[in-house]
Amino acid sequence: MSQYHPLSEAEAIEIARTIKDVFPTGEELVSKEIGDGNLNLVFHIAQPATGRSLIIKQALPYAKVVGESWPLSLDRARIESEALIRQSKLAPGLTPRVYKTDSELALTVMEDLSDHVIMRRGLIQGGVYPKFAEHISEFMARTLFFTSDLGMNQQEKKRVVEEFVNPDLCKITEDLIFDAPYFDDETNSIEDHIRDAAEAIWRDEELRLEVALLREKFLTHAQALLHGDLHTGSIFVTPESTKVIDPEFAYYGPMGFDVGAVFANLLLNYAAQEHWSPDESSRRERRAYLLNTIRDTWNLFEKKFRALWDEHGIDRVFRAKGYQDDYMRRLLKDTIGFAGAKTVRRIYGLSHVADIDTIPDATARERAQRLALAIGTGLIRHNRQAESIEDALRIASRAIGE
Ligand code: SR1
Ligand code: MG
Repeated sequence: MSQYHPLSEAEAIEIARTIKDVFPTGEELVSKEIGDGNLNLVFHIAQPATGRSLIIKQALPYAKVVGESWPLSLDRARIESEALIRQSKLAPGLTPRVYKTDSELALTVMEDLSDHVIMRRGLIQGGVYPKFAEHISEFMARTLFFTSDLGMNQQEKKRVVEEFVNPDLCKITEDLIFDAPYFDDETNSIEDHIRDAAEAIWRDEELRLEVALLREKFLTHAQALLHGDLHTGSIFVTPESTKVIDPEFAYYGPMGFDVGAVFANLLLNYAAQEHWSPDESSRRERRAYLLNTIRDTWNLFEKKFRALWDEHGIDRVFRAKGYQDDYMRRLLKDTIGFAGAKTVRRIYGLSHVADIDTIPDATARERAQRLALAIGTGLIRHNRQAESIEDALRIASRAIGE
């Protein structure tokens, strides 16, 4: 079976049977393909008699969301498995357990997290996750610090950079986040009622300069091993637990891209409250919760990152007075700029988010889309002037007139 081909459900069961940690006994297994993402097959394999289960994720040689006309390297499955393994060592308890990987078949066999909910879905349903800021700040601080020149051997880092060269998936990001939304590009997917807002962005030279600076950073700044696609669809949550999945976009890039991804997706949900909150007072409360989550996440992230640096920093030159403060200031600005770019692309680029797209009423949806565009462009425009996370939160509050 080892030559690459997309697995049938029966073949997925055969592979699952070999995972004795999960299925030590021989009762019947049932398989269901549940992949609803843009790129891969995902099989849920369960053993009804014992209640045990696992997940098999298999990469397809093309982008599922577009079709075979958009070929994609299967090497992303190797990258995903290796990133997952590194992240689980650096941030224990915050990733799914990996049982088996097979780079020929481009698959990862891992823990079933069905007792969690995908955070995007949870937020749409009004879920509250009191441990999320603590957990995600821990994940980001540890995975970013210990894979950077601040926290690991700098010669070994160059070898790891090579291991995570990920051109096909980086090109998706370069095209869909840092290019197409700023032109009348055929890959954009624009609802008629917001076409005027997209056209205004295409004419905005100042905005395009900021996007060019962010694009340059994404292309050239090999700062740390990123997750690379850290949106709320890549995070499973319960009120007690957080698990980060799907690092197939992992590569060495600017740290702010990961932190900004988390903030952008909380802000998209913030904009979507135009529909999901039933009345004005719950809308205000829900939005305050989302902004507080961003504030707490940044503050905890900064505190943890600085503490790791003070305790484990490996470079004596980087102990120069003022360098750490300068680094954190630049990281905050990058985070805000990337959060803006990641917000804009989800409104009329190729791939949208359910928070906004599943709003059934076109008028409420349009209000949410315009709000998200105002926040996204505001963050991009002001990223280089920002001095604290409060500057970003103010942009979100002002967009709703507060
Ligand atoms: C063609 S893939 C579209 C998007 O899905 C992934 O989750 C990434 O965010 C990518 O940009
Ligand atoms: Mg994904």
